Amino acid sequence: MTKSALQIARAAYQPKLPKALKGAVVAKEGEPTQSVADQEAIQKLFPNTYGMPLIQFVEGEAKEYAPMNVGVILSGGQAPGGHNVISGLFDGIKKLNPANKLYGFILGPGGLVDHNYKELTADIIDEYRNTGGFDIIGSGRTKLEKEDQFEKGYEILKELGIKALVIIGGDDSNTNACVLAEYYAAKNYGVQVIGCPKTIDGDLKNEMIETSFGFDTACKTYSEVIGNIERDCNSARKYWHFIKLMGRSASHIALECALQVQPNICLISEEVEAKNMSLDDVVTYIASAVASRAADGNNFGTVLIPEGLIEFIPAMKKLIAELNDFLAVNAEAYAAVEPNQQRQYIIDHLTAENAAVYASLPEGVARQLTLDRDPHGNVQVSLIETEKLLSEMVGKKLAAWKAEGKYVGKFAAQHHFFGYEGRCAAPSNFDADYCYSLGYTASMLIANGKTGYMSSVRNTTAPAEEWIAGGVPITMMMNMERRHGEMKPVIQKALVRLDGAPFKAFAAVRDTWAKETAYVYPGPIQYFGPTEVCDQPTKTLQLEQAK
Ligand code: FBP
Repeated sequence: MTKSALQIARAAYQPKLPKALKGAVVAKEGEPTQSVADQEAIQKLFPNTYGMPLIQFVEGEAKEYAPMNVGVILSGGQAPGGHNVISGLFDGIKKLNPANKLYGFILGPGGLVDHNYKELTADIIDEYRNTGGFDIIGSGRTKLEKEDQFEKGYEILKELGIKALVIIGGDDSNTNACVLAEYYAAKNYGVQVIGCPKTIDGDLKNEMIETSFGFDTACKTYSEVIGNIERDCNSARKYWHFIKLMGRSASHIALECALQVQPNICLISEEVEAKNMSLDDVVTYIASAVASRAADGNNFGTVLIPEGLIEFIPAMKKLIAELNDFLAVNAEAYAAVEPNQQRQYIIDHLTAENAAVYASLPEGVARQLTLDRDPHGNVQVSLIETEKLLSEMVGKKLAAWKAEGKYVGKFAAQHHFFGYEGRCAAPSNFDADYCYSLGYTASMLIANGKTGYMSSVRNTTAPAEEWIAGGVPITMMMNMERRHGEMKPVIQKALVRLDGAPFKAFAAVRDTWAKETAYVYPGPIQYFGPTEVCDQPTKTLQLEQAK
C-alpha cells in the first residue's frame, strides 16, 4: 500500500496515556450510581447492570492474568480515532497477557450476528495506528436489539472463546451494548460487554464522559474548510455561503465551528426551539443580518446551519414526531402509494395541524422528511437540504423587502454540506491520545471483570499524563424515550445547553460577528510542532472545563 509522507511519519506517533495507566493498575470503586431519570423503570429493565459503582483506575500492584480473547465492533458513523481505540485495546490486552487475542467483527454489529470476523494481529494493528477511518474492520448500523441476535452473537463468542466484547459507538449503540451486557449477565454466559463513546456529533457526553471521540478532529477539519470559504468570501465579496454541518439533532459541531471561525451567523437548533421560533422567524433573522451588512456595502457572509435544525422548529418537531410514529406502522402502505400521490397520502393521514405544516413545505423538503428512518428510528437529517431551503426563503424575503424599499443589496448564495469530509480525517493529537486511552481503559475494565460499563477518560483539558481513566455504568446515563412509537430505555442525548459556557461565549459576541467581518482562519490540523498549535482541545471542552 503506498503511503503519504504524513502517513509514514504519523505511524510512528506514540499516543500518550494517563500516568495511572502506564504501569499496573487497580480499580477503585466509587458509590453506587443511578440513572439520570426514570430510575424505577430502568432498574426494572436492567436488574443485573443497574446501580453499579463508578470505577477509577489508579496505580497498583502487578498481577497475573489468565489468557483471554476479546472481540471488538465499530458501530455507526465513522469518527476519527476509531483505529486508535482498537490499538489501545490491543496493546492493553497484550500487556495483561501476551497470549491474549483480539477479534474484530466485520462491518459493525451485523458481523457479530453473521459470524463475520477476523483476528487482529500485531501486523494488522500496526498498519492502522493513528490513521483515520474505520476500515480496519468496517462499520455498520445494524441495531443489536433482539434476543435471536444476542444468541447468534453468543454462538460465535463461545466458539472463539471471547470473554468480552467492546462496542465502539454512539448513544444508540452504547444503549444496545448495555442491553446486550444485561442479557448475557442474566443468562450467566460469562461474556462482558464494554462500550466506548464515539461520535463526531459530540452528543454523547455527561458528567463522566467529557466528550465523544472524533468530535475534536471533525470540528477542526470543518473549521479549516469553513475558514477557507470565509477567506474566499471576504476576497470575492459577492456570495453568502450557507453551510450545513453534520451533527444530527445536537448543534455541538456548528457551535464549536462557530467558536473557531467566527462566522456572520450560526444557528443553534436548541435555541430555536427554546425561543419557539417558526421557520419564518429563522428566515427573518438571517435576512435581517444580510440586509444590515448590505447597508454597509457588504453583500457577502457565512451562515452555519446545524443539520438537525428542522427538527427543532417547534411546529416541525411536532410534525416529525407524528410522521415517525405514523411511518413506524405504515411504512409499507406508504411505499405502495404512487410517488405523485404520496404527499397527499401523508396530508390525508396526519392530524389537521401537522397536515397544514406539511402541506406548506416545499416539495423537496416534504419528501425528504418521509425518507426511510435509520435503524434507530431517527429521521436522516443529513438528507434534508436545510441550507437550500433557508437560502431560498431568505432570497424571497429579501426580494419582498427590496420591493418595499427596505433592502438595497445583492444576494447570491452558495451551498455547502460538511459531514463526510471530517469523519475519517487522521485523528488530531487530542483524538489520537484520547482514543488510545479509551481503548486501553476498556482492556482494564475487562481485566477487572466489569460489564455494562463505558470506558471513561476525564480531565481532558489537562495534559494527557493527568487524565483520569475509569468506567461508568451505562445505565447511569439512561432515561426512557419514545422510539418507533414505544417507550424505550436509551442513553440521554446531550444537546447544546443554553446555560452552558460554550453557548454563552458565542451569544456574547455573535451580534458583532453578524455585522462585522470578524472571520478567523484556523488552517489545517497540525500534527507536529508547538503544543499551542498541535495539542489544543476543542473550544467547547476548554470553555466547559474552565471552572
Ligand atoms: P453516529 O451517531 O453514528 O456517530 O453518526 C454520525 C453521523 O455522521 C451524523 O452526524 C449524521 O447525521 C449521520 O452520521 C449520517 O449517517 P450515514 O453515515 O448513515 O450517512
